[in-house]
Amino acid sequence: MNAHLHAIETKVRDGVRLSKEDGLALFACQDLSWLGYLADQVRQRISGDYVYFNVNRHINLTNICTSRCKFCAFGCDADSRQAYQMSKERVLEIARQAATDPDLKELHIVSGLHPEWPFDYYVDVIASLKQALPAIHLKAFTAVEICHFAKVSGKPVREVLQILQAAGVNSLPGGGAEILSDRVRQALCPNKATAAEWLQASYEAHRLGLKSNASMLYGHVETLEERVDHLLALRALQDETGGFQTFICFPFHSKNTELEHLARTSQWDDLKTMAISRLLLDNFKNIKAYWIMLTLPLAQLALGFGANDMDGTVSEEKIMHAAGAKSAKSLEKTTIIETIRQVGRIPVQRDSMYNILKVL
Ligand code: V47
Repeated sequence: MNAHLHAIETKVRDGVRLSKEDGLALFACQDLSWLGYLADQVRQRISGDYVYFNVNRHINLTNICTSRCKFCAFGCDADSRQAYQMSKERVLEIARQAATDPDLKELHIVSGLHPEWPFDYYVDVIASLKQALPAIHLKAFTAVEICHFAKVSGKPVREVLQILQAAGVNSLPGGGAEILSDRVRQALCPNKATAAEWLQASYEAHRLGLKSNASMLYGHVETLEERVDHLLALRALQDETGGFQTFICFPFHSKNTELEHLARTSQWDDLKTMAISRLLLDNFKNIKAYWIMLTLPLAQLALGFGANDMDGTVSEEKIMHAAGAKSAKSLEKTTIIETIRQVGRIPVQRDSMYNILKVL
């Protein structure tokens, strides 16, 4: 091991913040088990042996999308054969059905950027959901969607967030961050919020007391330096607001996308990226191993590479499966519990704010 990696190990042991150069050196390092060991130390220090999960339901209101990002297999044009849009009644029906499970705590709502729906429609959907199911946490609309609503309504981002918060949105999901680099966004997703706009919308949400998540979509056209810069941009905002609850890695899935020629990231890259994220994001309490993307066995392995959260039961995942995700579309709570127990960790059922509901 070279002197720089030795110095990093000492920094991690002493709780000293890692630099950009450290992040680059970690990506250059091929000793995956050492990276896992370092990240696991930090995970242990921050959250002990608890591994969190929740019982949730995904609802994607529409797949019609003006953005048409090159990495996405879910979004489509309005005249596509796969196009769908849900009425408010249908959304309520799905939500009520999901809430027949007494454990359900969260509705996760992420959708395409519909070219015609007015902002009022989203507000009405949220207010109706909140009225029908007041105890259910609404984790709704990524920072990209918030920027889209600002554009279609002509209102400032802050006002959009205030209106949604008043209607019943409780927190924001972490999608849409992709890679926070203008170069990458210009190449992959020029028709939606820029890096600065994504960060600004997250900042505004946090200032209003709305927590949000952060993510990184990697394994496409980005460089390793851009991955490090992305993580450091999230860390800087978290220093300022403390409003991010968890960080999620999305390894790129290329099936049915314009980038279908790109190979799926290797499991080594996934574990390495997970570990380095844990090490650089020293001010994030939680790192999510999103089993939908990783598959359950790899998500389980990621618990040894810095992750302390397994997301949820999900139910009816559409976005990643459109792009060829091989995992199940939902999981039983008992399967998640078993998966966590198999590696000697303690399953903890949480709510969307990471309050502990049950230690199992
Ligand atoms: O913004 C889309 C990603 C996100 C692909 O906050 C892809 O807990 C890989 O926001 N390959 C949407 N990734 C999903 C999302 C989410 C999901 C689960 C949990 C949370 C949370 C948030 O999915 C998009 C994009 O970054 N994505 N297509 C793809 N082909």
